[in-house]
Amino acid sequence: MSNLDKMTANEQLFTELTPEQAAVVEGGAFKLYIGSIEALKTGADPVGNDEPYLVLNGKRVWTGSMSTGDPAVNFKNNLSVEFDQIATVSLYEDDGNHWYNRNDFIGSFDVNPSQLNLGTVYSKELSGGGSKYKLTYAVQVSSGPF
Ligand SMILES: [Ca+2]
Ligand SMILES: [Ca+2]
Repeated sequence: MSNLDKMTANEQLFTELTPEQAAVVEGGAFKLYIGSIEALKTGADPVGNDEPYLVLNGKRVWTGSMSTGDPAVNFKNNLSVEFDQIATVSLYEDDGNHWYNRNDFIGSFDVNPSQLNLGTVYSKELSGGGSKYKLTYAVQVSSGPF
């Protein structure tokens, strides 16, 4: 963690996980699963790959490195958030958030329990900052402790 002192206060609030790790934000009657993310067009990073990252209800849960046309990343049901009324999905492109090079906001959308429909996979396109991504997601009932 020698780079810790270089991180901004904002970044220290977040935990970054690889897609292979379960990233579950707990608490709620419903569960939103992010199925996949695909880079339809990158460009939010003028130098190389985009570093897209996903925020579910305010918690950063995944960071990737993607370029236009890369195969979609399949989260295999490991990326989810429990919620009662609204789950907010936000996508950004990471630049380290320096004063001279801010992270780009690509887009966000809200999911509510009316989208509960077992077996249905929704898709959503988000574009901003010069990039365009496609997300798939599904809403299920949370399996509670009882
Ligand atoms: Ca950028
Ligand atoms: Ca970047």
